[in-house]
Amino acid sequence: MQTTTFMKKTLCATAVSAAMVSMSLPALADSWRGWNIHPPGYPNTEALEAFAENVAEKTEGRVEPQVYNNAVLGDQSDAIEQTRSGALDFANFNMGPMGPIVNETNVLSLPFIFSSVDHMHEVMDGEIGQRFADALAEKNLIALSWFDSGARSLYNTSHPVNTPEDVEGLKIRVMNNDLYVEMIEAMGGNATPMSYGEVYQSLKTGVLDGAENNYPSFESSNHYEVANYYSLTEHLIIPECLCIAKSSWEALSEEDQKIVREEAIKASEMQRQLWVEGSKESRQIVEDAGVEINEVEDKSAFQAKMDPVYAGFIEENPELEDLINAIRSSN
Ligand code: GTR
Repeated sequence: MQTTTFMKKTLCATAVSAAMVSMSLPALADSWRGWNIHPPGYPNTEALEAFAENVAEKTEGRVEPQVYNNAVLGDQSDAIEQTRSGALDFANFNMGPMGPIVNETNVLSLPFIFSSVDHMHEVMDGEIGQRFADALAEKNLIALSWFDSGARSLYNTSHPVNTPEDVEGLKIRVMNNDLYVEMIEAMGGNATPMSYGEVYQSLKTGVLDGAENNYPSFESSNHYEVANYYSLTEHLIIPECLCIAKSSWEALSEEDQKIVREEAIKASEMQRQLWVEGSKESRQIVEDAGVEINEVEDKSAFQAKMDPVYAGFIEENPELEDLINAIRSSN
């Protein structure tokens, strides 16, 4: 039989992969599936991809993380459950949809709890942040580092928002957490909890009048194409975790745990840097596309509306009052 070039190449490739398989046999790679809601190029995506690459390299292939972007593995609430059960190995989660599962994290969803993004980082990187990490660990999620998610502001399809009266009657999408329903209703709007991936179409067809998010998400989700008014209410500053499934974490050797932890911290440093740049770029993109951005002169009018939200929360969770006070007084 004549050996064609194609056959030679195939034989050669087979020999090479057989050699590679035998070379990697002693250390069976642990393939990790990672959930990510954002598209390629987004600050969080870049940081998660660097995390995956560095972990694979530093563990010499013992752990091979792979990031699945654009929420292809399920919406956020679903992915949290999948990570808790170990069906997914790691993820970048916003603490908003975490509230219904890890009650303590609802404190981070109280409107205006942090006075600035810097304040949020200080708190999360310190002892109080560890308290949240402990609460997550009890629910099988190992939070190794905290990402930035900026400040969330309201946007809508019809007019600039300057006062709570401007929110009246607007149908606003919120993340899956009852606290946000209370928050929007306290502002005078109608809240609709909905998963992120459904918002664009709902804004376009008028099922929703608006939503709320930071600049990078407002831009990358293309919501700005249909909602032209972005008003800087900055009512929520919510941290995000790089979380590992407890079962995946416990399956690691001590040496590999150390590597994964270090890389998660490096990934958060990278994400925070990219975030600053990315937020400016996203703001520019939406402005260039004709979005009207307005400062909200008197945010205290919005803050005052939140008093009953706090009162109701503390009444239901008296054990969390000291945590709220600790955050507020840490500023
Ligand atoms: C983004 C956040 C996502 C997701 C999204 C949303 O800012 O990074 O994890 O929570 O908002 O509004 O659902």
